[in-house]
Amino acid sequence: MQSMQQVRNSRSGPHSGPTAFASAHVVSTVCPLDCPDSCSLDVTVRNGRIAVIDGSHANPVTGGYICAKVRRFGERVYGADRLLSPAVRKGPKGVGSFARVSWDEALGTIAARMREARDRWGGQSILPYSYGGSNGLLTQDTSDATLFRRLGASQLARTVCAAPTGAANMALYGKMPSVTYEDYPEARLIILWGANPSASGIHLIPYIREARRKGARLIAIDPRTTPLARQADLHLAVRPGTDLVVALAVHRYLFEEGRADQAFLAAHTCGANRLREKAQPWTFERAAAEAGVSVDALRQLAEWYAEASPALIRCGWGQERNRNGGNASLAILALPAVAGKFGVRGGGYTMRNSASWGIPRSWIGADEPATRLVNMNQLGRALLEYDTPPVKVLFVYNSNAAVTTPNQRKVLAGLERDDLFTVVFEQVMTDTARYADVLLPATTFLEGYDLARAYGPIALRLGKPVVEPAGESRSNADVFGELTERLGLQAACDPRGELEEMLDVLGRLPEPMASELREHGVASPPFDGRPIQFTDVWPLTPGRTVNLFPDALDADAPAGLYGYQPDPATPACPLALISPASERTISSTLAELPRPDVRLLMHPDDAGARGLREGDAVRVFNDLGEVRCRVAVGAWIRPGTVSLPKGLWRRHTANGYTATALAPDTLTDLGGGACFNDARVQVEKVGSRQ
Ligand SMILES: Nc1nc2c(c(=O)[nH]1)N[C@H]1C(S)=C(S)[C@@H](COP(=O)(O)OP(=O)(O)OC[C@H]3O[C@@H](n4cnc5c(=O)[nH]c(N)nc54)[C@H](O)[C@@H]3O)O[C@H]1N2
Ligand SMILES: Nc1nc2c(c(=O)[nH]1)N[C@H]1C(S)=C(S)[C@@H](COP(=O)(O)OP(=O)(O)OC[C@H]3O[C@@H](n4cnc5c(=O)[nH]c(N)nc54)[C@H](O)[C@@H]3O)O[C@H]1N2
Ligand code: SF4
Ligand SMILES: [Mo]
Repeated sequence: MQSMQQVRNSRSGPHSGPTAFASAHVVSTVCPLDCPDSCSLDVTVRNGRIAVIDGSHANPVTGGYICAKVRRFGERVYGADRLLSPAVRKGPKGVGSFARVSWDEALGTIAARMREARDRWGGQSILPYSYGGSNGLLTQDTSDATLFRRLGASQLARTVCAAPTGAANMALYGKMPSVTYEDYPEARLIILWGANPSASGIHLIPYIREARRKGARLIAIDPRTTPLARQADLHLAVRPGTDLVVALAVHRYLFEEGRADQAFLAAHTCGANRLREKAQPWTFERAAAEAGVSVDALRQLAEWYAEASPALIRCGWGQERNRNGGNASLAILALPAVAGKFGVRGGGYTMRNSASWGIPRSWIGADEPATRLVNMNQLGRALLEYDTPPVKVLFVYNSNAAVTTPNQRKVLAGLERDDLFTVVFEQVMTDTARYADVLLPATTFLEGYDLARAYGPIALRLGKPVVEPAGESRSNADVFGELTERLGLQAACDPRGELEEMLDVLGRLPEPMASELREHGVASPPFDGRPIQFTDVWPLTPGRTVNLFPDALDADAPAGLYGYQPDPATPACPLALISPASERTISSTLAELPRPDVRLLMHPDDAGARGLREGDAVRVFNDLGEVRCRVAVGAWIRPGTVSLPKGLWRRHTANGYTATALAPDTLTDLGGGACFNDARVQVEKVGSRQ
């Protein structure tokens, strides 16, 4: 790994630029994309261009191999969809017709429009819209936050993902570090609950395989027969949105059958009796009927969990994306406390692990004015309905909102507003970019710096430029920094440009993390990277206590804490539509790469009832919208549930709408999260297979 000085020289020294790379060389970096694993990468550069992207062994957990989609990242960097210069809109919004302009003109226009909106309507008429983007610590919540805060812009509640699980994990454990991948082989029982690592975190698989080789049991709780569900000892193909009652039935069993760990509960928790009361009505019979699984399977889950030690729950995100998602995650994460599964290697739970580093990102919230908070899941409402003040300037970056935000028709209607000035800062011509008034080209993670913090394993690495930025693309730090300056909002101490921004972020990290990253590009993990919960790490809550009934959340939840809201299906829309992660994209990133046609997955019983056969053209619809595509018929999804991939672009369906067109913009019970999997739909045949 190069030192910081070498890193700096490789980018800005006299020999940088394509001519310096006449022969091939390999650059070590890291994949920061929104995937739990953060693979270390070796990128071969030939003649200044990316030639091969492969895994390296620098991060032992990711073991030298990477997913197929990031191997192809060069096709994004040099592909036909890449944005290479700033541009202004020429045709109607959404069409994607633009004329090239200079950076000076583009940023001048944006600054003028922001100033105008702030003077006439107030700063809150400006809405920044972003999520993870490249997902590093540098490309979000740094210079962007500074600019929008000083403008007095509306704030965005970044809730499209992980808000319910985050709220639950925070309330119970203060986001205590999780069991890491390396400790999975120690477990005797692994429960994959709403998680599909075969697509969404592939480096967990070998550790699960190793555990199984050593005799561990595997349980999957998922409406689909995912690759690991197929191999599992027990698969509960629950109806989407019913995990809360499944978990409560297990709690009831633990309490009623004397399997709760009373010593642990007395020493480390409060609120157990109130949880017990909430679990009381959920007998196996009642919960099994609600979840659409057999009583025997549910009892087996409870018995195996009670018996096994070490027992480990890998809590995913599939169960959070519905009206009961917050309470479901709360009840699931409370299980190891009630059953006494902590204190042994390989026992406890895994949720998001990025908080393990204890990085205080205090600068993000500093001098924050109390401006309007807009929940990102309700972007369409914000654009069409908010009027105190209305949103007049929308600045989208690190996000492809047109396809990833619920209630797509409403979002698109908002983006079509003539009196809305939209900036989209993007790497490629996404569906959102097509709606821009001014389009700005962004660098990719192979063309700039970032800090990648894994959220599965415990890993933190410096990402550095592998090649020069394509065309005129610029980094977030450069662009937000320059806009801040143009608006006269800069402070003397502000970092200027990407490199200074990175040094500034490094300078705010605790030692020895900061020096290690500066010197070696990698920080050594705390707790040897393998914490035992309640031995090496403890809840970051007052008195290290696990509050099993966090009253503070009770008021927010429509049915109270651990309160269940029934399935929203109606006779007109009887099928639950889910849209889980696919191996082809990271959210909608890389969806521009060629793929086979997209199909709605449906159980043979549901297909038969509608006269559908493999490959038939269908319309999937509800009151919010319609998606037209072909159907795939297979028993690897439970009856009554259908599935479309997450992260499709509009070009992937016959009518230009994706699963988000059918997803309501209502919020989860806790955390204000997205309800993608609360979509209820009907499916009809529109044509036979060709
Ligand atoms: N290849 C790839 N990797 C990714 C991503 C990607 O898009 N592609 N996305 C990244 C991001 S942003 C995230 S948040 C994570 C998500 O990673 P995961 O937690 O794996 O999330 P999902 O794919 O949304 O859902 C996981 C599983 O939950 C199931 N499921 C759906 N509804 C329910 C339910 O109500 N209850 C239960 N028990 N299961 C349900 C789905 O069928 C799916 O198999 O993955 C990250 N990694
Ligand atoms: N139907 C359905 N939709 C879903 C979900 C679901 O379960 N079902 N899950 C949701 C989840 S889990 C998530 S996390 C969200 C994610 O939704 P988004 O945040 O919209 O994520 P992406 O689709 O990956 O889009 C990120 C964009 O940022 C751009 N980008 C990357 N790096 C940079 C950078 O450095 N600068 C700039 N300016 N741009 C950059 C990329 O080119 C990409 O187009 O999607 C959600 N959407
Ligand atoms: S997306 Fe995930 S699996 Fe693929 S290279 Fe990046 S970190 Fe590794
Ligand atoms: Mo996500």
